Amino acid sequence: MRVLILGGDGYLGWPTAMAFSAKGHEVRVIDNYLRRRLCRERDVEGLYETPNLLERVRRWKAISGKSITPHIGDCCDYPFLSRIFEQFEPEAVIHYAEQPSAPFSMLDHGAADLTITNNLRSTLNLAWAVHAFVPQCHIIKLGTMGEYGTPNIDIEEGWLDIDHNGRRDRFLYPRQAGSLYHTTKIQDTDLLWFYVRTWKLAVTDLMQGPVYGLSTTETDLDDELKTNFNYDEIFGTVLNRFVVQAVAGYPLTVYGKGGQTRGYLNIRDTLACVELALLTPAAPGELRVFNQFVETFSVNELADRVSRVGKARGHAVTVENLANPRVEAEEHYYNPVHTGLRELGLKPHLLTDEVLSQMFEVVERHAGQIDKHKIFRGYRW
Ligand code: USQ
Repeated sequence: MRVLILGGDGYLGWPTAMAFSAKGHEVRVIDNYLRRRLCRERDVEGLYETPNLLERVRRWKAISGKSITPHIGDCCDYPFLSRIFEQFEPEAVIHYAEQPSAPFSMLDHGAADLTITNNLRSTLNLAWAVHAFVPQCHIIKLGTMGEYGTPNIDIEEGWLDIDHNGRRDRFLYPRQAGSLYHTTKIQDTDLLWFYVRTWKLAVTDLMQGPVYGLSTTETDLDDELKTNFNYDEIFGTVLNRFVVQAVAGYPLTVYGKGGQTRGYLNIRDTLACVELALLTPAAPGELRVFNQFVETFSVNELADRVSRVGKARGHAVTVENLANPRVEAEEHYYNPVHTGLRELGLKPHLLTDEVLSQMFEVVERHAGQIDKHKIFRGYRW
C-alpha cells in the first residue's frame, strides 16, 4: 500500500516507517523536526544523538535496499501538505505529527499555544487534504487513553450507549483530560468525528497508553537506525525514565502516592497495532476506536519492577515519592476495555523482567551520557 506517515522522524514515527517499508509498503514520511527543536530549546535532548531524517532514510536504504521518501516540512502548512497528497495519493495515512508531551503543554502560554495550534491545525489539514485528493484514504490517528481521564466507571472502547428518558443512543465515551495536550487529542477526535459524519471519511482512532522501550526489529539492525529516546521530565515517558534513573543512581521519581494507573504497551506493540489497523481499514463514514494498550500498572508497580531488575543487574536503586508536579488523581478506579485489537490478532509483548533487562542493557551502554540535570526540574501544572 501507499502509506504516508505524518511525524515520521519521531519516537514512534521512524520505527513505524521502517517496519512498513520492510513489509513492502511504499512509504513516505513528513516531519518538520518540531520535537528535535523543542528538546534543544528546553535543553532536554535524548540519551543519544540520532541522525536526521534524510540521513536515516539513506542508512535504511543501505541496510535494507528499500526506499522511504522523506519530505521535510510542516503539516500545518496546507499547500505543502496538499501537494504531497495530490502527488502521492496515499491509501492510508498515519498521523503522529503532534506535540506529544503533556508536561510541555503546561509549561507556559507559548507552549500551550504551540500545542493547540499544531495539534488541531495538523489534524484539520489532514481531514481537508484527504477529502480534497483521496477521499477513500484510511486515516489512522494516534489518540490517547488520556482522553478518557480516570472516571469512576469502566472505560469502554470509544463509545457509550446511553439510555435516557426511555430512549437510547450511542455517543463518544465522555472525555475529561488531565492536561492541555490530552485536551487537544479530545478536540482532534471531535474534529475527525465531525468530518466522518459530514464527508464520510474512514478513520481509526488509536487511544494509546504510555509507550516504553527502544528496540524494534528494524531499529536493532543498525546503530544509526535507533529511535529517539527521551528520559527527561518533559518528553520522557515514565517507564523509560525509571530505567535511566536506575542506571544513573538517581532515585526513581514517583509522583505523589504513585497509585496513578495507566495502560502501557511496548513500542513493538505500537507498530503491531498500527499495522493491524492498516490491514483492516475502517469503512467510509466510520470512526473506529481502539483502546491501544496491553496491561495496566500503577506508577508504584513500575517502580517496584524497575527496582527489582535494576538491583539484580547491580544498580543501587532507590525510590523517592516527590510532591506531584501534576494535577491528577493519585488513587483511583481504572478498568478500560481493550479487546478490539486483540480480536484483530494482536499478540502482546508483556512487560517481563527479561524485557526490562533488555532495556537496561541498552541504557547501560549509554550510561556515561546521562545528564542528571535533565531528569527532574519540577515543572508544575
Ligand atoms: N509519572 C511519575 N513519575 C515520572 C513521570 C511520570 O510518577 O517521573 C506519572 C505521571 O504523573 C502519570 C504517569 O506516570 O501519572 C504517566 O506519565 P507519563 O509521563 O509516562 O505519560 P503522560 O504524560 O500521560 O503522556 C504519555 C505520552 C503521551 C501519551 C500518553 C498516554 O507522552 O503522548 O498520549 O502517555 S496516556 O497516559 O494514557 O494518556
